[in-house]
Amino acid sequence: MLSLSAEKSPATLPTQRQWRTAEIEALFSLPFNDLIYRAQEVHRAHFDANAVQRSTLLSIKTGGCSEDCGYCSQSARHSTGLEREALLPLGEVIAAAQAAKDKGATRFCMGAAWRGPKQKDLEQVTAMVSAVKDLGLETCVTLGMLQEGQAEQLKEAGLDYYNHNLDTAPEFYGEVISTHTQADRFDTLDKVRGAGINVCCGGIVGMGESRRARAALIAELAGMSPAPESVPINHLVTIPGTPLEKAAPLDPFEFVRTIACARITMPTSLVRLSAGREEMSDELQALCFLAGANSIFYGDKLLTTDNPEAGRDEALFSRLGLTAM
Ligand code: SAM
Ligand code: DTB
Ligand code: SF4
Repeated sequence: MLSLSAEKSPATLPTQRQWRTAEIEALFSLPFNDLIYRAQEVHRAHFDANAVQRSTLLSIKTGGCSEDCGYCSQSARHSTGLEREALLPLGEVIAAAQAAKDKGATRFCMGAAWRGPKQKDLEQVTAMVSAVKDLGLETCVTLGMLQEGQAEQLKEAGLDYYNHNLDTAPEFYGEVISTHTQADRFDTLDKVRGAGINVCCGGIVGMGESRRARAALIAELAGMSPAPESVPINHLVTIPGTPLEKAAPLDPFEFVRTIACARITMPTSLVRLSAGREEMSDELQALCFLAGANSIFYGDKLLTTDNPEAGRDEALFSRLGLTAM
């Protein structure tokens, strides 16, 4: 007989579906139309299928980074010609955030080319977070690895999201980055989650990784408990002077498949069509939205590279009947 407390039993609470890499590889292998249909079913069960969230990025500290990430324009170890800059003054950050809000962004994401912030840097960043929050924007920062207590200071300042990507599958990580490990990334992600900050975590594709590696990255992201609230899927932007400058471009349909797999395995996360849009046609971006992407970086610059002008995105939204989330 059922006990009266059966309703409260943990077995009746929704549990997060766990995905094995092989299962995600099987999704990748579906006929394209079947994969997109599955992604649409999941997308429509959880979101308005025509609404897209917009975040604007600002590089608050550019270049001169100690890390050796093989894709990055900002590593001091690659000769990309990028000048190292100081942390931006507060006033410049506030002006950029206000301009982003005026153009329709709802979240402002500040990025710094650091292995991690020093305490005196963090104090300046917390002032930026509070000021941006006061403008009525959601706040996000990406500052590298955090030390004990730093996530709490960011939370206290009003931080809504921390971006820290897994970037690629564990088996490919060492091919791209040698100065820190994926375990270090998880350590910071745990600190962010522990402080009650939303997690923004995704990766990059088009770095010469296999389909299995793409599936393994998605499995890792979907396996985080809970899954990241926000999942940026970046297409590598090739940067002259970096080890990955000559990476062969990914088949565009494979990029769309990656978005669809992220949507299916992380049903309630915002999946962000991130770096690489400047090089994509409107038609390819439309396929990404059809595959379940429902967020973009908005504004003519990512961190150091170009992003489509706001006007091009406005026109695309209008042609596709997309609305701002
Ligand atoms: N230094 C911090 C870190 O590594 O977390 C924050 C800034 S870092 C530039 C943020 C993310 O941008 C990286 O994790 C990576 O996913 C993405 N990224 C950097 N360069 C890229 C490129 N050339 N193409 C695509 N994504 C890139
Ligand atoms: C993310 O996943 N992509 C953004 C943001 N998080 C910080 C950064 C993309 C950087 C693209 C290369 C550049 O502009 O330097
Ligand atoms: Fe530094 Fe981040 Fe670029 Fe790596 S991705 S080199 S940590 S700025």
